[in-house]
Amino acid sequence: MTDFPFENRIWDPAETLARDELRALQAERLRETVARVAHVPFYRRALAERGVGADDIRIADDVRRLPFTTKEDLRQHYPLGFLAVPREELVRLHGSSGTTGKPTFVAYTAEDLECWANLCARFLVAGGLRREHMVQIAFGYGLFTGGFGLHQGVELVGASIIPAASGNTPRQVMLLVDLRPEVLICTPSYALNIAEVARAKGYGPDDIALQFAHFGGEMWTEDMRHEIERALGIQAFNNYGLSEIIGPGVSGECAARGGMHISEDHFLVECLDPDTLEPVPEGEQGELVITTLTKQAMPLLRYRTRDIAALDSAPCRCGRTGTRMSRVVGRTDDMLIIRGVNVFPSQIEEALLRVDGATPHYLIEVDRPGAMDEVKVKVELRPEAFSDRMDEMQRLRDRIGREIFTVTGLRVGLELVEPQTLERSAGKALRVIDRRQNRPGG
Ligand code: DLL
Repeated sequence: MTDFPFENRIWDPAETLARDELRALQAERLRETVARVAHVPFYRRALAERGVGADDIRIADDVRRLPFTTKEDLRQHYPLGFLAVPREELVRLHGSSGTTGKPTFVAYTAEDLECWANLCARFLVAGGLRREHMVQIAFGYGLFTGGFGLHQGVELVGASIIPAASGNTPRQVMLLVDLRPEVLICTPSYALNIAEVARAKGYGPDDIALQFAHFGGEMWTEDMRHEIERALGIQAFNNYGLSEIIGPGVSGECAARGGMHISEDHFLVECLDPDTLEPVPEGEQGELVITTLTKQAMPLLRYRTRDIAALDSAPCRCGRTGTRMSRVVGRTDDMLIIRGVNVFPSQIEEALLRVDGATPHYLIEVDRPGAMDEVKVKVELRPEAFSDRMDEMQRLRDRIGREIFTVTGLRVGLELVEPQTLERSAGKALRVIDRRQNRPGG
């Protein structure tokens, strides 16, 4: 393992369970979960309709006999209709980052919190965290699961924490420069924002002590990883999760960075064709559908995440046996259907990062002024690329247009904007504004 950036340590022996033991454990825990959800009226009904009970679960694949759960189901039972334990047993509530309207609440028992901290510790250690490190957490502490979830994981590992929370970017830079933490935790887009503010204050990678970072909470591309790594002089690791399932801690990268190991002893993950709901062949992209195996307060059966990714169960050099999931390439509800062509924002990001003068600060605006969809991508240029010369700007515009066409097959309108004009976010970046009415899938 000489090419690993640091010694490969494993936090929890359960991460290396033999596959057959893991599958047997999944079956046992799935059976327990089906018994537990009998306390939830929604599931009692859905299971009765299918004529399935805990005794029918013999192997992990029996999950396919169980009903699905959607975000809409959670909404219809707002606020806490999916609780499987009495309210008195709850010790914490969080909420999903609903873009409009009310959040979806999720709840935890003391046992759930303990388990969650352990799951975060797993990927943190897999990505290099050690007791002796100092960690700046720049995620929101609040209903969002990012701040508190990662906080507990880092605390369990025993490293020290600067709970900076999100926002106040100049102060984030001050903390990085003065306290010299080795590790940063936030969304990838916020890391880029922090790097930019640091640069504007005259600080580069040599002025801070960061060695690596754990990023998650939003879609990002491999090119974006390189961009942030260069800007901060770090190694960046990807981790994935969603509040309905637990928050961060569903999966995360190890030192090999060849996909995120899923903690399969706690989550049974299927990858399904979102239309037919049949499994896709391994390695192909599909919608991740997750069943919790140990959650007490709010277990979920076959939750449709809407996240599109691929699974890979080939053994990993690090020794962890958990199936790896690829990056999330997009969400079924983020997929834009433009004049009949399917496009994910991640494809636009990929195209932009292939062009020297472009930055990963972009906004996709979709409209339907007449019968046809129109797309405009606003792209922020690098300071050195922005010019008063029309011919230079036109060349750059053509180059960006060609890259977007190569990746997506679409010709889009482009607006090249000056550095620092698109709004920065301290959490999840806004990438799309869709003004079409009755948009397909919307
Ligand atoms: O974002 C939980 C989280 C916090 C994960 C911090 C990692 C780090 P929600 O607000 O419920 O929870 O949003 C979940 O964010 O369904 C994905 O679409 C997206 N997402 C989360 N992590 C990644 C990632 C948290 N690494 C939704 N790559 C999920 C791509 C991600 N998308």
